[in-house]
Amino acid sequence: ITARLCSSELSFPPGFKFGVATAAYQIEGGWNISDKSHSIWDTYTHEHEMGIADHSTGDVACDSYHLWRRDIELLTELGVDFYRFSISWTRLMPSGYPNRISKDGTKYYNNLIDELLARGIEPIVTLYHWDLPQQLQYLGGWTNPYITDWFAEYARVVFSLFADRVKIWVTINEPVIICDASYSTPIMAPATLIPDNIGTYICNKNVLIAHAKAYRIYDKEFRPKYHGMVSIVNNIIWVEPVSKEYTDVTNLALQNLAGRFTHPVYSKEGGWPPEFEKLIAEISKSQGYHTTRLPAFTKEEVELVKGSYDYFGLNHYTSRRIRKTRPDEHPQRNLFLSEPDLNYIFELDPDWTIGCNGWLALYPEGFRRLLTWIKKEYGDIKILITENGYPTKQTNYLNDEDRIQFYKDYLKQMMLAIYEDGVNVIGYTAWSLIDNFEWMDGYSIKFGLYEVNFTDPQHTRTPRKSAKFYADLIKNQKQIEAQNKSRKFYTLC
Ligand code: PNW
Repeated sequence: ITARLCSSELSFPPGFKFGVATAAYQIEGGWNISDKSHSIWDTYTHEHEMGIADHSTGDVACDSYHLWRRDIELLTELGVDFYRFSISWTRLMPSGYPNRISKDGTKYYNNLIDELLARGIEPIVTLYHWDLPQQLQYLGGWTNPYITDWFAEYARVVFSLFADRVKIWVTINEPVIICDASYSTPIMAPATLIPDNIGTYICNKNVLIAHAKAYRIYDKEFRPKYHGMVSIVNNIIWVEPVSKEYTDVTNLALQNLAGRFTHPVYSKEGGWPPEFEKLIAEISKSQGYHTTRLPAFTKEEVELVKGSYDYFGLNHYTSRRIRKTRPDEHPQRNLFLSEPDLNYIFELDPDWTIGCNGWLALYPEGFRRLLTWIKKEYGDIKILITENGYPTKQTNYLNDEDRIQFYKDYLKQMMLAIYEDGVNVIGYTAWSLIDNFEWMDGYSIKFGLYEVNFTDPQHTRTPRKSAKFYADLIKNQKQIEAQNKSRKFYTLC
């Protein structure tokens, strides 16, 4: 199979890096092997099987706990510059605390990192991709302010074990899911439904402080020796008004969807986005609360969080249109529907195609607009695309032209942002290397460049056409770089 690129001169900026991503709970399996303890996803899938489309669990998943060498073969086939994976906190530190560090857990990640490096693939490591130790959840999880220290101690252990070899770090993946989906909706573990965004906002603050503490630990104790990069990764849904009259509420929605997590870190002044903070204070008061539901930052905390980044980590998948709620509508808190605090509703543009998972509306132009928005808001910072990808549903589906088209369309918009809008994107990550446990969709939704046969005990991985496409794209780029050709075209066809 050949997936040809239109122009042989197609070229990304020199030094631009390509990779693929996975996450521990979604691929590893080995959920109770050795001294590993339970994470909130172990608990959730075992106790709330109705919450998962096919009632499945990540107990075995892709069995990457055993098949990691095969995964590295796939990475070699693709020719990627880097592999983004996450560390399972409960595999490495079964009690959640640094009093016990698992020998087997340490060995597993050492093997993986060493073998990647031996093959010339750079590891990009996420410390937290949603699998909190259940023990810490019993103590309130991300709503307990002590978690900022629990996470910082975990980060220090991980850095001291692996930072001699791992140079690019992600502290926390997608706080909007950790806080909004887990504390205000029943979608994600631990599915703790606290009204009025109270849990969500406390979590929001704690995630930022936890991230910043880990960042400062790296900065002080590890950067002088290892010179790496650390940041947080946000998933941002791009939004545009349904019509002009909704421009203000759309700007506010962006501060809610992105600014709540990005303003404290990337803006010059730090802290919550001011208009958002003011609004929540007013609404809280009108509801009879004596203090705002959005926990304030102290001056020290603003300084701690502000600037705690070496790059901007961005996961992007989809877009929405925004309008205000009508007086007769009662917005329900749901990640994809509405936001009662801000009185807006998400809508889909009738022209957009919707992916088979139901929420991934295709709007490639939204990717470019989001990238330019980030530049406009926070200046000329390095942006690393840490996830972007497309879902399919069929089994034995190797001829995935639709996924290839997705990658072409989104990459093209990324290139327009780079070349036309001067956005400093330094790398791109396809989600995902292999089909895996897609959270509430279980194994019914597939994001892999490689198919995984989950009914086969060998968990055989087979390349899809998109794997070939991605490998060719990377190969082509390396050739152009080697020949030092000028970058004339950036059209994918
Ligand atoms: C990401 N949205 O989640 C996660 O980081 C991955 O673990 C996951 O498998 C992947 O995307 C595909 O779903 C997202 O609302 C959750 O736009 C929500 C959104 C995007 C990504």
